[in-house]
Amino acid sequence: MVPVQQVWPEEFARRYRERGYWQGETFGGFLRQRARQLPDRVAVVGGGDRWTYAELDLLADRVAAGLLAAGLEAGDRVVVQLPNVAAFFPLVFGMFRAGILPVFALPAHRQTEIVHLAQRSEACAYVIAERQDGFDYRTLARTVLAEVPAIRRVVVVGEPGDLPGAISFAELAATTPGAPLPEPSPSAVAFMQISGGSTGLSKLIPRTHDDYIYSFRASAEICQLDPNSVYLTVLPVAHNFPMSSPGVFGVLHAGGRVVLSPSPSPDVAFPLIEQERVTITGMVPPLALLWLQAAASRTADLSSLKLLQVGGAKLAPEIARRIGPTLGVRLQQVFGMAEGLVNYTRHDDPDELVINTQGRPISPDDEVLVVDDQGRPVPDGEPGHLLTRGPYTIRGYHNDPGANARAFTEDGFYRTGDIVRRLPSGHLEVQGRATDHINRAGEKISAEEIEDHLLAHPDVFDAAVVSVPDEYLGERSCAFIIPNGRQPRAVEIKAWIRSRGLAEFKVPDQVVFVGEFTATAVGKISRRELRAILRQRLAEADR
Ligand code: AMP
Ligand code: DBH
Repeated sequence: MVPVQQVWPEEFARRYRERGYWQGETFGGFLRQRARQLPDRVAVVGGGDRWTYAELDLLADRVAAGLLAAGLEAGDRVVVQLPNVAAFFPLVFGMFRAGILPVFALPAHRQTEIVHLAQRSEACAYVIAERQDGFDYRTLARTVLAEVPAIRRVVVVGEPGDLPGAISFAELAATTPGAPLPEPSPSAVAFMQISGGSTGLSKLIPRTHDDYIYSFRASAEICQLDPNSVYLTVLPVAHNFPMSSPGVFGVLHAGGRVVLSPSPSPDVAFPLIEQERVTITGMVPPLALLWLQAAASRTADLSSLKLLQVGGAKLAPEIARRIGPTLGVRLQQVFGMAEGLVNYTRHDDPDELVINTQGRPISPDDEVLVVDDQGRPVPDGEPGHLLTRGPYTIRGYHNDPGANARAFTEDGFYRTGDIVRRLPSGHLEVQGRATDHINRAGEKISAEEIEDHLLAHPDVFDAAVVSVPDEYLGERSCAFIIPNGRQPRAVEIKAWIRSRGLAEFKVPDQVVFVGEFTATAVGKISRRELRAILRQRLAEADR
């Protein structure tokens, strides 16, 4: 098994420790500390569950013991695919305590993505919910088990049914903890996030206790969280934004309360805000728009809500301007990435910056470079490629030398793929991006990945997938297809993508059949140039 590591050069690690960013805390350690300080405060609310810090702490110990008793070992990797359920917390804190590494998948992922993540991470177990929104994850697990024999265990939140090797969360949570477990090293990798994937399949992002805890501790400070803070999780909890910016972990670190919403819809979320006196939440731009619309006819009391964070995709200034007055909140823009760097607008920023920029970095030691195509720095105010390095930005993906050679410079800067403009205040304005992924309402789709699946269709001769501006989603996906003789119908193409076991958000929103891709079919143009030409053609046709 390839060990999971994340290595900063010694001089950087030393500096990050000396400056107090990496404080030697671990996930298991900080939860224990909160449980001692605030045993009876409610930590997590979700579904029918309502657990105090003391209860969560004990449940995490039980899960850790239960997983080890089930044959898992420190260093093992486990694909975790859970919707917004309270059991997420004892499960992942239990893994952290046992030194087992969660690999976070999203509820929308299907067998192709889960199999890839399981294989890439060399996972030996898979955690699912019984069912959610009418989808039975046990059926998915059966397919994954058949394709990945290395998975020995499936943990089910709910009824395991007749799944081979399955154990329920309830069984784990009933285990009696034994002798105290050895503390993992704070510099060890605690878990793996997944990249949105600008090219091909998702890459694995190893995050250490030290670096990740720094990112959400500092985020919690920026967002002025304290034990009275109540965070409503409306996006899927495993996404990096609601997980850490400051998200659920930032709130637990501050001793506050996490409330899990089973759905982002105002019908579900607004009553929860009133009942739990929610103070902060975070969402993607299309959802903010939906909340703005719903706010006009709301009956729930939203007066407890102080901060509304929007990120994951570009928020249009016209919408940004309406958020504060309509919802009675302070807006905060958040521009982040699972690889590390996160930017926030600040409490004391003038409105113009909050409305027009995506914020500035968390850390004084976040190094930000804005460069031209040749890698030369551009002056402030000019657009360029964003490169970054710092105390919570990874130096490499797990076990992927090819991707690492492309995504990191020789001196360790991460090429974000985003085009930004930096203002003299250090605030960044996202202009677009250099890579060809599609940012569909904050869900990132790799054009290449979808093209590969389209090319496998017998009636497809060639395919190119591009982003199209969309009023509601920000961007939608369009697949250009050259048929191979018979022209299939668009619905057949969409059904094909679904049949490939992919998340629903990857199904092309639009399918356009063409006879050829370019008038000057010299065959010498790159995929990227081709996508640019097709995007342009579509924009002209729309005019
Ligand atoms: P991911 O790879 O899924 O972690 O997504 C990170 C990417 O999402 C960033 O590199 C940006 O392209 C995009 N993104 C995140 N937040 C924002 C934002 N506030 N405005 C524009 N783009 C964003
Ligand atoms: O889109 C993202 O990945 C994202 C957005 C806001 C993120 O990872 C984050 C904040 O931490």
